[in-house]
Amino acid sequence: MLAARMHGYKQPLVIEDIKVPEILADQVLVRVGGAGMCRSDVQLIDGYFAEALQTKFPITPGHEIAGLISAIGDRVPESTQLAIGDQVVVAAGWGDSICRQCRLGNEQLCEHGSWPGFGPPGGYAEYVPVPYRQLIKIQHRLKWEELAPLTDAGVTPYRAIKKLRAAGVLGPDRVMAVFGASGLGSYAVQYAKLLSAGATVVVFARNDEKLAIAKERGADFTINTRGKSLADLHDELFKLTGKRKIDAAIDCVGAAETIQTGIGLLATAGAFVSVGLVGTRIDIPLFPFTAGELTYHGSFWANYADLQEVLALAQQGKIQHSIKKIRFQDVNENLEILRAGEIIGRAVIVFDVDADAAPDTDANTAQKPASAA
Ligand code: FEH
Ligand code: ZN
Repeated sequence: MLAARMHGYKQPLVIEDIKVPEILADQVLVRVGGAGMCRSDVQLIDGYFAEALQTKFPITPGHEIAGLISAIGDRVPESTQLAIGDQVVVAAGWGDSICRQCRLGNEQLCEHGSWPGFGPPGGYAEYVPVPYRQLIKIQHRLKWEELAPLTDAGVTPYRAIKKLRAAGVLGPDRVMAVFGASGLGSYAVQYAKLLSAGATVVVFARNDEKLAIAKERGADFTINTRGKSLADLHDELFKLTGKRKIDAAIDCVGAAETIQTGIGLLATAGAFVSVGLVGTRIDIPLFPFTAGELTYHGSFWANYADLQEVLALAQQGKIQHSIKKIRFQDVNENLEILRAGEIIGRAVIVFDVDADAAPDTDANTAQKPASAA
């Protein structure tokens, strides 16, 4: 099979012909239909996670994975009802299943866990082995480019906005801000509308083309922040909403400026949630934070249940996508465009796999592990 792999940091991926992976008894072999390209993939390639992950080369990136089941290990329980030909997505936090966070359902937070594409082989390949517990079957089939990004870009802001909702800062007469209008941001604006019970949603970004998409996705107002001071942004917000401050913010960028701007715009007792990871540090003025009783939340990726909720919304046609379809052989070129922040929406590698392909064998029949090609 073809795979695009890292053999070192800060180098282009090498597209190579390698053996189809053999699966373990509790694994399923997924023929990859779509693999989303995330900014974290660029960071992985640049060595941002080198110390934390200590991963050995070669590494096959790609943690937004959707595909068809092509083989099922001998010890995959029949009760999973997984069958050859099923359309599935891969839930990405693979925990040890025994720690507190795993038992609470937050496997993506497991200290002993792993993430596909950051150690275990990811979706920048034609096939990927996946523990059966991490698959979610899609009942109403979706296009690859609309399905794969839901496993990260399309679910990470969903979990984060649920935290703002739980913090009690959303609702009528509230202003909710979304920072960033690209991969995560174009989904975030939709969840902001869906989950904020009537709050006014304002999207802040530096690119007019991305802001126009945010408007199409439901933003009540958009503000281009380029070259503007905090005072300018308070003024512009007032002109648009009648309020100088925001009650809630999700930061899909994670740059020093978006954090400082977002916190700087927060009203008393407002809440801010970070999902973007462009920068490395949080630096905010302490007195206004404490005296204003502001709240800062981190929110990492999403758990299985969050993903099930988002998949249900998508299968009901309630989520719109902003996608750039990529051919597998163009992966390196598009990683560079991603690095420059110039992808509009989410880039998704789409393989030549028919999403509607009928199962080629009896449903629920366990298959022997795929033999090496
Ligand atoms: C994955 C692994 C490590 C850091 C960040 C990520 C994100 O892409 C998940 O939202
Ligand atoms: Zn990601």
